[in-house]
Order: sequence, then structure tokens, then C-alpha cells
Amino acid sequence: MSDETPQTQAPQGKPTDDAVSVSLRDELLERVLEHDKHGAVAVALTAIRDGRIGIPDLYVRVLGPALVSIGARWQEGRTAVWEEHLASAAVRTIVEALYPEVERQRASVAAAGRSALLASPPEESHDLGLRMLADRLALAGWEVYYLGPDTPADELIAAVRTLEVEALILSSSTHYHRLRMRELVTTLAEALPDVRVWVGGPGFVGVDDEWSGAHLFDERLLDGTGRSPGDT
Ligand code: B12
Repeated sequence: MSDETPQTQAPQGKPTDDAVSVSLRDELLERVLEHDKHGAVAVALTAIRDGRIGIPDLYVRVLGPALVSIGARWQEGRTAVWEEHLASAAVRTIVEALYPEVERQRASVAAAGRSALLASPPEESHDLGLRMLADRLALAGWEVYYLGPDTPADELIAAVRTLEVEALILSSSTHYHRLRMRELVTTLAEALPDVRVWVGGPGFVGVDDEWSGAHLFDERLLDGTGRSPGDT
């Protein structure tokens, strides 16, 4: 966004009025369901430019729920697979278009003194939620490196060593991948004994076992109120 762009007024830590996020989500969904990517992208970018919502809220309260709604429609047979791909592509465009704005805002955020590498594990194609988490961490002052979906274990290890990050954050969107993650995390922890390996994502929602509890990333770390396993 250019320097002339009005600054986002919704502060990062303050939740946007829910009525705003619901109306933005509905507007965005309407555009996407009409296959109007241009319009969908404009809805999101205009809302940020006009300060109606902050970037974290746009991600958590608008874009995420819009995709979940598309997923539900797909399950009910009301949305075709290609339409769901079109929606994901529009959301990715929005997120990438906001990168300069994330960097601009990050420049005025105090450094958290923390660093993380984010990636989806092997064979996990879902990465949009994790990509959004990367920006949310950046806006909380973290140094972040984002690799993307389906990342082999060896590459994760090499990247962590080269980039010298303190943490590796992995996401799982399906229960199947959550189960496989256990083995992967054991491998990674052996290879990277000084690095925290955190997990999260929809695959872990509602899961309450000891292993997940020991590795789950606490999103409250983003506003400084949470602690995560292994955190000191
Ligand atoms: C888009 C999408 C896809 C896209 C992914 C695009 C991409 N690059 O991300 C594509 C087409 C690739 C895809 C593929 C598949 N998908 Co899909 N997909 C979806 C859909 C519609 C939206 C997912 C999404 O992006 N949500 C929006 C993001 C922003 O939300 P999020 O991921 O929850 O992330 C938020 C938080 O969870 C959090 N977060 C995310 N990760 C992490 C990590 C940490 C550490 C933390 C702290 C937080 C965090 O941050 C985000 C912001 O708040 C969902 C529907 C749904 N109900 O979610 C199905 C869904 C996830 N998919 C599903 C399935 C089954 C599949 C396939 C197996 C389908 C198939 N038969 O091929 C494949 C999987 C292929 C593979 N090997 O991984 C199922 C999973 C069922 C389950 N519970 O196990 C779902 C739920 C659809 C359904 N209703 O059945 N999918």
C-alpha cells in the first residue's frame, strides 16, 4: 500500500466490532460465490485501507470463517471443488497483497526478540491458516520465516539450522495429519534438541491429549498473555 493510504485505525490488540467482521465476511462470500475475485479482493483491501478492521481480525474473523463457510457448502454439495479453489486463491491474493502493509506496521512494533520458522508438514496441502499466523506473529514483533505447504522433514531441519530460529511451528488441518505429526515431531526434536517445536491448526481443535498439550502453540503468546510448552 502506498504512503497515501490511510493508516489502519483498528488497533492490533483490540477486537474489531463483530458486526463489522460479519458484514465483511458476508460481502466477501457474496463476491466469491459470484466468482468475482476482483470484488472479493477489493472488499478486504478497502476495509483495511479505511481502517474498518485490523489485519489479524481480518484473518481470524473474516477470511478464515469465509473459507470454513465455503468448505461447509462444498460438503453439502452446493459448491464445486473448483469454486473452493477459486475462493482459496482469492484469499491468498488478499494475504499476499497485504504483505507490504504488514511490513509497514511491523516497523512500528517493538521487537519481541523471538524467531520462528513456519511450515506445513509433508503431504499437508493446507497452508493458508499458517500463512496468516506468520503475519500475526510478525505484527506481534516476531522474526518469521514462512516456507509453505508439504515441507519434507530434512528441509525443515536444514532451514532451522541455517536460519538459526528458536522455534519451528507446524500446522495440521486434518486429523490424519495430526496423527502423523507425532512421528515427525519426534524426529525433529531429536535432530534439533535446542529448538522448540510447536504445533497447531484445525487438526488439533477439540483434541485434549497429553502429547498435544505438550506441543500446542498458545495463540495468546501473540498478545503477550500466554505461555507455551517449553516456553521460558
Ligand atoms: C481451502 C481448503 C483446502 C485447500 C487448501 C488450500 C491451502 N493451500 O491452504 C485444498 C484444495 C488444497 C484442500 C485440500 C484438501 N482438503 Co481441505 N479444506 C479447505 C477449507 C475449505 C478451508 C481451509 C482454510 O484455509 N481455512 C481458513 C484458514 C484461515 O483457517 P485455519 O486453517 O483454521 O487457520 C486459522 C487457525 O486455525 C489458525 N491456525 C492455522 N494453523 C495454525 C497453526 C498454529 C500453530 C496455530 C497456533 C494456529 C493455526 O490460524 C488461522 C487464522 O485464524 C477447509 C474447510 C474448513 N472447515 O476449514 C477444508 C478442509 C480442511 N479440507 C479437508 C479435506 C478432507 C481435504 C482433502 C483431504 C480433500 C481431498 N479429498 O483431497 C485435501 C487434503 C490434501 C492434503 N494432502 O493435505 C477437510 C478436513 C477434514 C478433517 N477434519 O480431517 C476440511 C475441514 C473440509 C471438510 N469439511 O471436510 N483443502
